[in-house]
Amino acid sequence: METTYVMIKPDGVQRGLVSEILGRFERKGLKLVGLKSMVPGEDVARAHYDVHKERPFFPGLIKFITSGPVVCMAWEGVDAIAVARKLIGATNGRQAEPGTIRGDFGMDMGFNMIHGSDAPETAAFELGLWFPEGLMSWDNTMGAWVYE
Ligand code: DAT
Ligand code: MG
Repeated sequence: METTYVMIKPDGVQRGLVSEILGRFERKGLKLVGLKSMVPGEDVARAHYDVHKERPFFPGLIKFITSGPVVCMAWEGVDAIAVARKLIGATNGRQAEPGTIRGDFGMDMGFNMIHGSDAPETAAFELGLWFPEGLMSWDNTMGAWVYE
């Protein structure tokens, strides 16, 4: 079992895609263990994108992420990190496969609506950063029909 950090970015919220995006993870069979919404402060945004701090697009990325509400989610499942990245699709919506979130709704690199952790180490870091209060522990009866 893995848990991954997924976040609907301000463009996804502004475009009214919250339920559509959240529903895809829910219907896939992932288990929701964290959910909240906030307008991120600059500190958390900079920490989240620290790996990109030397890139030319970094200032614009921080401005964008702090521009409005994001929806923070933690999803648990077998290989949840890779499964979420597959649902999300390639970074640039114009190249992302149809059927993926970015492939179905995106036309841009920066405005790509959603973030998903890319490895166990980044997932652990991002979950701790966005959910310092911890995650929910619960038995989902659905799980019995998701994994044989
Ligand atoms: P991903 O979100 O697919 O993991 P990433 O980690 O490489 O992509 O980049 C983080 C975000 O930064 C990405 O979702 C959009 C933005 N970004 C990446 N490369 C960019 C570029 N060349 N120009 C503008 N924004 C970029
Ligand atoms: Mg990334």
